[in-house]
Amino acid sequence: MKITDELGFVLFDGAMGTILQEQNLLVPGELPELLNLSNPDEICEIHKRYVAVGCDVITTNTFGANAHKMKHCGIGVEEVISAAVRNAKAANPKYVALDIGPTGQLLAPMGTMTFCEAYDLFAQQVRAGAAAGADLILCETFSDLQEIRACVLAAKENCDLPVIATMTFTEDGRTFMGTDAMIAALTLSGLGVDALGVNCSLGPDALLPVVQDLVKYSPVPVLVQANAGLPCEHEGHTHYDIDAKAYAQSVKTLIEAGVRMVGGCCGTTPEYIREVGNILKEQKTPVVCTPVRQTVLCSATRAQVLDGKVTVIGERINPTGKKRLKEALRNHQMDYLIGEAIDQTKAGADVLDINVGLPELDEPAMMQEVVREVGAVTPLPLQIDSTDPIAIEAGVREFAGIALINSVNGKQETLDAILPIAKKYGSVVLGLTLDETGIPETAQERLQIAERILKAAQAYGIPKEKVMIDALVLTASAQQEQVMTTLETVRLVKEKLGLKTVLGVSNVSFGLPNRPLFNSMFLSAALGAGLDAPIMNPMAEESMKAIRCFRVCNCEDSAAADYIARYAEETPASVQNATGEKSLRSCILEGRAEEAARAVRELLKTQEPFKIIDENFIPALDEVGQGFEKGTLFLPQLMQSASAVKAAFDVIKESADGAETKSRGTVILATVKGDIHDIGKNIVKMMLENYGYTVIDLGRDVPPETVVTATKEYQAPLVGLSALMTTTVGGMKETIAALKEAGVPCKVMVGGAVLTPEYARMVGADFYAKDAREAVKIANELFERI
Ligand code: B1M
Repeated sequence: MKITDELGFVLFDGAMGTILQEQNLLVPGELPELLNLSNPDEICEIHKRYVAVGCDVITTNTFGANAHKMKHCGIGVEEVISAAVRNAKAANPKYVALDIGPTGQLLAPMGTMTFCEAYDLFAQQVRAGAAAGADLILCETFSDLQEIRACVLAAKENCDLPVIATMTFTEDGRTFMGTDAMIAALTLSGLGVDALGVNCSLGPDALLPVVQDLVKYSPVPVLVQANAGLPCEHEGHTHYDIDAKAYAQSVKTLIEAGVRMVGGCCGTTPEYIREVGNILKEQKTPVVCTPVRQTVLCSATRAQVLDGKVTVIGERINPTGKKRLKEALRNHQMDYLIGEAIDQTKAGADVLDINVGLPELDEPAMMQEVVREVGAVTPLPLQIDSTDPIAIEAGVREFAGIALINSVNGKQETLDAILPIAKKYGSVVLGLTLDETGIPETAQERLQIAERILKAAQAYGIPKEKVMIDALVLTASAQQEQVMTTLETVRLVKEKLGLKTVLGVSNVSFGLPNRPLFNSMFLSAALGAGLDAPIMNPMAEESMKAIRCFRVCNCEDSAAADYIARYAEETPASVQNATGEKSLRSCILEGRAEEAARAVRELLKTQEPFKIIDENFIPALDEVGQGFEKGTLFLPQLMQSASAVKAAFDVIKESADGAETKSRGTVILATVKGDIHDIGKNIVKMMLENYGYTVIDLGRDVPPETVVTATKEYQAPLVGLSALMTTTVGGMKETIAALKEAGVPCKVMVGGAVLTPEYARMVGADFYAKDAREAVKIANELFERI
């Protein structure tokens, strides 16, 4: 029997690492997965303890068994995975789940690993697990929606086993990368997983709101493997603050909320699972839940629900009739496309159309790249627009979320080429009301095509809410009588089929003067007829005014708050300066790297580098940091801003190179262990170098021993340590203690946003520098004395 055939509750096991730690089997620096080979009996014994308390599913000890993490251990992934499956099977459970965790790397463009590389790592694990006889694949503890997509796709494309996918959420209801439970449920179920859910992060009580949303939106069973509360240290050991009985009682609430599969994560043991099993026996049958069905497009961080809301699809990234965009595509000027994406986002688009079809381009490759780059600078969902099924698949595969595919039409050939792609990736599909005979002249005939498209989609297993219809706008100048036919088709499609409608609005005014006026009037009429999603230029102010007015009438803009805020004083929202260039600060805020570099080059003509840093870099990063703290910006945007600062800073560095020749002394600089923030440290470095010091930059996330070794080697009288997080101030203390213990004759200067003079004293530093200028002052005074 397959796990997918189970109708009742399914009991998963609890933690493996917690027990390995208790039994002192974990060797620091060594992968726990290798214990499958070195200590198979102990691993099997742990599995048996879980089977003994009634677990249906035993999870293999393979969380990090991927070729990236194992590259230095000299043992193959297949060998470890087959031993792990063997150990699990030897415990004789009903099902063995092959456990797959994240790669441990950030995916491009934020990190260096590509989606394909992550996919290949997961695919190797999946094939090894399936060959060894696993019964299902469990992708777990993912924070990055794109990475779990790579894992799920690898599982679905490389074996026939059921696939379960769980993500890990923080207390604000989102993953570290900003994905919420609704987005996770819709995206993962769209990819066809057999169950989905949440694991790790928090205790079962704290997970309740996340679980409620998962159940609300998931059409497949929900799995919860919570931690035994929060970890606390006691006499050198880590404990969790919820005991087995309390854990099971909290799980009961989750079951009442509709959870069908339960187990445990960090801190849970067979004792916990036994108690959970008892609760399941008491409850007998799972609660029957009916998921909400609505049309939703989403990126990893933002969902656009179309029900009851007008959705603006920005049309600017489409080369048709746009000379400048064609040129940018031909010359591979990604910054131009990124600029278009950011401008449309700021102007109020809800979804962005991506069309990169030019005959001289490799469209699938370009589509993939543009989707990746645009996805990194805007949180908006994308519409993948092409006539080439290969380019469409390249786009939806790359996009982390639920994309809108533009388009299919009534031709059977198109339906058969595109609908399987929409089904596989869980995309929403847009159907044009035309077929082999062209565009019908009557609304009734267009409705019939829409109906055919809906039936075909449903035959491929695509639910009705994932089909939208484009009623097709013709030009008023050439086919005047067709304008009302389009509006009538919108009305009929909504009334008779209950589907969401789309129109490429600006076609209507082609060949007429004052197109903005005509477009906005037609748009208002179409919205009145029931149009849900106009494809339009969100920078066209007159049309956006019509949208905002309609949102008030449609009760979307509650108490007209947005309308009033925008139009009460009609102040221009422009961030451009007199020359039309973006200000450096807005480039950093928006994460425009190339433009930030250009803006710095311009500013350097009239301003000192440090004035540029103080007045632009730091305030912009502070603003980004505040947004991050408030939850209005997420890690990808933080990283995008950081890379814009890097590009701008590189320009400043170039301009400062070669300022001094003779060294005034050597300073060691490092951002301490556990901390990867290095922008501030790099500024301090540049400033010290400008003042004639030789700086040995040890980089970021630097362990204490590296600092000690380098300070001895260079006999540096001054060590500078930087830390940006409250959690890494401890690393600073450790480093200073290590220097003292090693008897290195040096002074230590510390800095970084989180530090204060009190903290500096507490960690044992000799000097505290609040900024880079003070760091130089301290160095000058010290080196003058020695
Ligand atoms: Co993150 N981050 N970040 N981040 N990040 C902060 C620090 C945070 C305060 C944001 C927030 O929540 N408001 C918060 C820390 C909260 C806390 O303290 N507990 C935070 C977090 C939580 C995180 C992550 C955990 C996010 C996550 O993954 N969920 C993660 C941490 C990963 C890790 O380190 N293990 C993370 C990651 C990142 C990015 C990679 C995206 C990026 C860093 C890129 C990079 O540095 N290469 C980033 C950024 C950019 C920030 C903010 C927005 C900006 C930091 C910065 O560069 N400031 C930051 C919020 C903020 O500080 N406003 C934030 C500008 C810089 C010039 O200032 O470094 O203070 P600063 O340097 C000044 C002075 O302090 C001094 O001189 C400099 C120039 O005047 N100075 C020294 C600095 N070092 C000195 C050394 C000296 C002397 C003076 O002597 C040796």
